[in-house]
Amino acid sequence: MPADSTVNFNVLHRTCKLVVLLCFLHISVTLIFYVRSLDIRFAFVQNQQSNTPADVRSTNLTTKVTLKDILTPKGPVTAAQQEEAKDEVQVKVEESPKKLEKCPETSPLLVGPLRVEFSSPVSLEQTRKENPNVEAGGRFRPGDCEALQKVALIIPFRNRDEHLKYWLYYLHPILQRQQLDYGVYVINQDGDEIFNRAKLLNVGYAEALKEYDYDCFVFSDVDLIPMDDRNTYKCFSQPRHLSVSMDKFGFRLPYNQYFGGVSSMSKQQYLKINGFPNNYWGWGGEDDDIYNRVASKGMSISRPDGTVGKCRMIRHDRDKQNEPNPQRFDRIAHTRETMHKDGINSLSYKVMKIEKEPLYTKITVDVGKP
Ligand code: UDH
Ligand code: NGS
Repeated sequence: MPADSTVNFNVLHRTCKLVVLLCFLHISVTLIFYVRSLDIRFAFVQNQQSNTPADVRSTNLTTKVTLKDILTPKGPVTAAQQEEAKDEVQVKVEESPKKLEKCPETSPLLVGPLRVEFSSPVSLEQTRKENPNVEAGGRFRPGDCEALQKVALIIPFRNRDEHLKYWLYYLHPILQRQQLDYGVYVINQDGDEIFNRAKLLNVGYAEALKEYDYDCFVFSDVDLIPMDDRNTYKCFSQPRHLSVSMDKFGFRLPYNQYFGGVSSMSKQQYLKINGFPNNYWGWGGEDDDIYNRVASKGMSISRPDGTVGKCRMIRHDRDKQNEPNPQRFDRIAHTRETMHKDGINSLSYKVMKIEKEPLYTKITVDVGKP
């Protein structure tokens, strides 16, 4: 063989080796990047779930598929593979569900004073889109920490759909920033008999507890919106009055004992006063009766300061079938005698319908008549 053809062959041989090596290198690098991209995709899926309620996340964790599951070729399973699978199941059980740390006493998400106005209409659709983490029935819990309180928000209601839209529009973002584990219950009085606000609040307490182990109850008129998210809709060591600085009263209390509008009570505080009166038909006095109950049990009223407690009321005319109750003065004069037999222990009503709307649970109820 001539010398130059030997040289050519050697060059060709080396080139081929180099090409094979480069191919191998290329495949290795591709494989590494593929495996890493899978990891990233898993991390991304888990991050997205971090905004959903904790119970939903734990279910997903227990059914988690590992990287190995995906890369392992499917086919008949050998005894060795079965052994390995057992180990893997154990590992998965150990990984699932991670206990969240408690949320801080003061939420870091609060922003303070808020602009609240009612000049342009808001739609439920818009509110739903802007609050993707609120679940059916108006339920929410923080995704990254365990809420300090489980709060049921109870709204007495009849024919106030426009007001409810504003309430949901403003309150859902605030309540989420307050890091509460909460549910919104609109207690809708069926029929057109005289309105009974306090009895509807009792129904809300009883019905919310059938759904979840709430430990705090916030009772809010549908037309009151807080102007500062530091006014946390939760419970305190004493019954709380939250709507302390209303625009319609010139941002001050109308009188010292005023307990109307928005208030909160723990389950314990509520039971201590036997809940609310059931026999205040029509407007006025039921909030004063509740105040009397609280005072008669030796409790005081806790309140935020006048700045944090600012709120706006949506202006409206007096509703039909909610005229001032002529018996109210006589009733509030006798709270101490009546409160033990009239309250949550004597509550009777008939649930007509329960509707799980995207932003709230609507419970239509027959509360009877005077
Ligand atoms: N409510 C209804 N529907 C009714 C009556 C009352 O949903 O038909 C609820 C609603 O949550 C309301 C709350 O009960 O916010 C308290 O009732 P209210 O708003 O009528 O009481 P308020 O003291 O007003 O705020 C009384 C009438 C004022 C008339 C003023 C005329 N300028
Ligand atoms: C008192 C009422 C309360 C009422 C408050 C504020 O007089 O129920 O006014 O009313 N008590 C009695 O009538 C005994 S408001 O100005 O918001 O309509 O909450």
